[in-house]
Amino acid sequence: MSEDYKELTIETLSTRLGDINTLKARLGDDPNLWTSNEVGDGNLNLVFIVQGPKGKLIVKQALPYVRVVGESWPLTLKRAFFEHEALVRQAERTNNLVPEVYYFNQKQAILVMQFMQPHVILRHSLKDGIKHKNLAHDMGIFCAQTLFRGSSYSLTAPAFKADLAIFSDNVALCNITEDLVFTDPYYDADSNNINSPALDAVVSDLRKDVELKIAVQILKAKFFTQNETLLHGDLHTGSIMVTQNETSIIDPEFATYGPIGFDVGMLLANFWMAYFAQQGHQTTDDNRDDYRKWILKIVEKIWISFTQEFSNLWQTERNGILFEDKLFKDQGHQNASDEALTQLLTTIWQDAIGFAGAEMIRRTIGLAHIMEIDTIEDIKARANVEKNCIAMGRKLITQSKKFENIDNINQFIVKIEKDSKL
Ligand code: SR1
Ligand code: MG
Repeated sequence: MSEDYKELTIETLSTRLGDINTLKARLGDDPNLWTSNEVGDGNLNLVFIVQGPKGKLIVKQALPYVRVVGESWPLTLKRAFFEHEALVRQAERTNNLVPEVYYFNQKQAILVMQFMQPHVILRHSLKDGIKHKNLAHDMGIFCAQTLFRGSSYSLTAPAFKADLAIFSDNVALCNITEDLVFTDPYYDADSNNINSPALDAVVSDLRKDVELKIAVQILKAKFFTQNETLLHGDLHTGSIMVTQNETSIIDPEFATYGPIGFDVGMLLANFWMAYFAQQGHQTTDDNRDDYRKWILKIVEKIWISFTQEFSNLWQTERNGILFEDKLFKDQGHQNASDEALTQLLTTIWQDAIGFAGAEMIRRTIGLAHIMEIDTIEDIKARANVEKNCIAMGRKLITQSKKFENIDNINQFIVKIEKDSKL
């Protein structure tokens, strides 16, 4: 495939990819027997499930524009390169928590990878009230291992800077985050998608809140300037696939260097929004009370799993340029490096709370919403859920320091939910 970039179609896929040996080995030698379905339901790319006599795999191709908007919003094909680079690193840094990559073609922006079966997108489970066993443990481990091992706590200066140079070029996708997460919801940007008129008063009030706007710009500055580690960059519950026992994290095309708390906060926010969304999906036979408790437990366990693994890596793999043993352990100052870890975890928690608030607001009034809320049919219930997300988001952003631990958050979210019961 040395020709110029061309979009794949279900008709052309087997002819265009039929010569690639790694694909033949997994699907079967005769491409005439391969069939494909386009299943992409994300905002940006084409995604095909390809089946042959020997098996199935995923072919993902970046489009030269934003899929949900169309050709009026061009977007670089290089995002496929960043996704590939990030997947390779995540595979090295975690044990089996990302799909295996079989083939990559940068010119065609094509990534061929493992078909996760019988996995489903976690967001669908969160809408339908389905529980998953190892989810919290796996997500805590994924965050700790990728975020620690991609940081300067773990990497030497040359390795860190080489990686930073690669991912610093992911300008276009970072710019989407800078605009959609930290800017557009706070003024009358064309990209916004507001449930009007139900939310008009709430949005108008939010935009008058200058304390909030300052706090969001401080978060944006952290995202923009703090090159602490390699982030997944878009770690929401649509980027997680699950079975009853297994977890797989996908879609790291927004990968960039940024603050550790960014990925953690995005992830937790998506569970908190799913918590509120239950109000719109419960029925008289299925009141979702137990499921709401399960969601809060998941968040608690993610944080525990994250901090335990992060602490373990801090003790055993701190081989980078920061907090070197020659300054601490070798001087008999082990307690001081333990104290540094405690301070770092506190910063990560507080940053995560702020970023979570920004995610909750932008997923409610910005361009890209979440399916669990948009599918609520009762208009009043949906507006109620959206108002809860905005109320919580505002508090998390402006008062992040007041939420010292998970218990504080849980009490707060339960109260918002209770007070807002229709
Ligand atoms: C134009 S892209 C909109 C959103 O979809 C992606 O998944 C990211 O979350 C981005 O902000
Ligand atoms: Mg995505």
